[in-house]
Amino acid sequence: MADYRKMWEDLGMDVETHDQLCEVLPQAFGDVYLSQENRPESMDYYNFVVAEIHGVRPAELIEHQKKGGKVFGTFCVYVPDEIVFAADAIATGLCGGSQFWVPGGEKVLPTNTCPLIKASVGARLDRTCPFFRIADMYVGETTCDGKKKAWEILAEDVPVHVMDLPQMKREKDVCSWADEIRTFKKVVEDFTGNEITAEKLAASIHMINNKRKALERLYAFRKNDKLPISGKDVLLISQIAFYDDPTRFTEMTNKLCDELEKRVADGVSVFPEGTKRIMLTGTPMAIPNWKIHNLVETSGGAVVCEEMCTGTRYFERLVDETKTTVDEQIDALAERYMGINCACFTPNHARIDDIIRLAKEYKVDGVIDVNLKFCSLYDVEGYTVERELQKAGIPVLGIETDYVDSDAQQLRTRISAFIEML
Ligand code: BJ8
Repeated sequence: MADYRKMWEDLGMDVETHDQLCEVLPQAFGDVYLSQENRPESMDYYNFVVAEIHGVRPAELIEHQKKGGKVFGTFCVYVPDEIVFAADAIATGLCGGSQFWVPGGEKVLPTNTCPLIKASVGARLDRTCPFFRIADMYVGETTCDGKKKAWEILAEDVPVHVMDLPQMKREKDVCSWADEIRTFKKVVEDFTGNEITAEKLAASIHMINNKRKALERLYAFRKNDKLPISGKDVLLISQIAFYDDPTRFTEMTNKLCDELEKRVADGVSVFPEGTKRIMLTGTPMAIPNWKIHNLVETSGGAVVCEEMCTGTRYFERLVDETKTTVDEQIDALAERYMGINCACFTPNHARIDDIIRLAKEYKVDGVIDVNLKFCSLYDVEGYTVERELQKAGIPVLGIETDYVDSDAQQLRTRISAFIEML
C-alpha cells in the first residue's frame, strides 16, 4: 500500500493500532482471494481497491471535502443514497466486518451485541478506520434494537441523523417512509447547503439504478451451469459497491461482465463439473467478512447467490425514473426501498418468497442460513425460513457465527457434511 500515514494522522486516527490491521489484511486477502485459480482479469480493479482500502477512496473523500463537499456514512440498505448524491454529497457504507474492531465496541456495548454493531462502534471510538473518521454525518435507522441504541452512543462523538423505518408494510407505512425520506432530504440540504432539485434527484436516481443494473448483470452469470466467476469474488464486488464511487464502480463492473460474457461463450468455469451450488441467506457480510464463502468454496461448494443485504437485497428492483417532481420521485424511492425484505419487518413472508424464487433462479442444490451471533431478528426468522425451505424440498443448513476464526474448523465440518449429502 502507498504511504497514507500523514493522511491518517491528520484524520486523528490511532495510527499505531491501525498498523496492526494493515499488517493482517493483505495476508487474509491473499489466502482467501489471490489463492484462487483462473480468476477473471478484471478482478484486478477490485484487488487494487482492497489493497488500498484505507488509502485511495478515503483520499478521494477528503479531496471532495476540501472542495466544500460533505460525506455521509450509512449502515443500512434502506437509506436512500440517491438523496445524498443529489445534494452533491457522497454516501459511503460504514458497517464494520472485522473482529479487529469488536473489542473497541465491547468497551461500551454489552458483549451479547451483534458483531456488526460492535465492530462499527469500535471502529469509530477507537479511531482505527479512516471512513469512520471522514464521514461528516452518520445516518442510522431504527431497524434493530442494538443499532437504535448504538446511534445514541455514536451521537455523542459525531453528528447522527436517524431515519425512523416502519416495521410493517401497509400503505400507511410506505407513506410514512416517504415522509421520512422528505425529512432526510431537508437534513441533507441544510447540512450541505445544496438544494435537491428534481433534475439533480433524477440524475442520482439514474446513477444508482445503473449501479443496480450492473450488479444484476453480474449476478445473472451465476445462473449459468458453468460459473465464470467464484462466489467469493462476487461477494467482494458487492462489498466494494457500498463505498466505491458509484459511476466508476458501474463502469468497472460492466467491464468485468463483458469479460464474463466471453468466458461463458468459451465455456469457462472456475469450478469443476458437479460442484454443488449453494445459496446463502441471512445477515449481511460487511467487508472483510469472507469467512463463510471461503469455507463453502474450499469444501466442495460454489456460492451462487446471496439473499442478503450484501447481495440481492441491495440491487433488486429499480426506482421508477419516469417521475418529474421531487415529491413524486420521493414516493418512487419509498416504493422501491420498502420492497426490500429485512427481518426487522413483520410479517415478512415476502422474504421467504424471495429465497424460494432465488433458489430456483440460481438452480441451487442447498441453502445455508447464516446468522450473525446475537441477531435475534434473523435468528428467530430462521425458524420459518428453514421450515419453508424444507417444505419446498430445498435442503437447508442453519448456522450461527461471528467474526472470530475460532469456530472455522467446526463450521467446515458441518458445511462439508452438508455439501456431501446434497
Ligand atoms: S436491511 S439486514 S442492513 S438492518 S445490525 S439486524 S445483523 S442485530 S444489519 Fe441490516 Fe438494514 Fe436489515 Fe440489511 Fe441483525 Fe446485527 Fe441488527 Fe443487522
